[in-house]
Amino acid sequence: CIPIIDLTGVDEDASLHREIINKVRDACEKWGFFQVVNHGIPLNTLDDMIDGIRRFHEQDPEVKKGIYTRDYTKKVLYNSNPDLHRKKTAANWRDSLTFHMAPKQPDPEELPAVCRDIIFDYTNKVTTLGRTLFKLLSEALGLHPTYLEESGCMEATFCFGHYYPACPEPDLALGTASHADSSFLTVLLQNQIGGLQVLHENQWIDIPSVRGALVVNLGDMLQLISNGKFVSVYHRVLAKAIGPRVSVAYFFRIHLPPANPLRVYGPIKKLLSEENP
Ligand code: AKG
Repeated sequence: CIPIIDLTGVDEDASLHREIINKVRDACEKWGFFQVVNHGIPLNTLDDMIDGIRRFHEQDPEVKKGIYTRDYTKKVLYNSNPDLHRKKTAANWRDSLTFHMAPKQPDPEELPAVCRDIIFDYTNKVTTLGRTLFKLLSEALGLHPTYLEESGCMEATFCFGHYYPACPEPDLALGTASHADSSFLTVLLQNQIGGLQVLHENQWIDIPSVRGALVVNLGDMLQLISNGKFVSVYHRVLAKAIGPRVSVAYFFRIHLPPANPLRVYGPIKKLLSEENP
């Protein structure tokens, strides 16, 4: 099972803090995934976010049509199967509400009224948690605690609010096809339905839904800048006969073009060595 890391005492108690860094390092090297509990985001905020995303998707299609597009330069959009359209790879048994939160948050009226308030509340709290996580990751790499944040890892973010309806033929479909994230870091909230799996030592391992926990995974960019010390791994979501499964994936990622100035990333110099060039 992927590690569950208790963040109690982080930044407060030196010995707990050290222990947490060791667990984070271990999880990032072996799994690329871990769950966090006691992360500072109240349970009612998590429940309200799941509920807000569910309410958005369960609205009259006529209301949702207003923001239906495949144009990802839009700050707020709704669609399904972007992979099928863009990469012609796979159909996913899900619909997604997508919103870009940084570098500039959308104006409130751009977000769907049914979940607007909770989106601002939840994403502000995940940003605070993200700051803690990037500090821990920096320290786990032997870098100054603010190194990753100062490298721009938190400058651009976007969020998916996924909705996986009950699937009549779950053996013939996947909820989300196998992929690795292109982000630096992803923080994922899921409801109790389950179905998320990670590829570990060539086997698909279930990531159970733990009430109050958030799943954290590393993306390709962190694997790149950590010079391969940390891993970005494949994961997928099974389609289920029961539903709806609701999840919220918050990505800390590079700026999308045309960002100005464009940042260029490569392995962090301090992590290069004779043995690991
Ligand atoms: C993604 O949005 O990239 C995911 O992997 C979604 C995972 C999930 O819904 O649990």
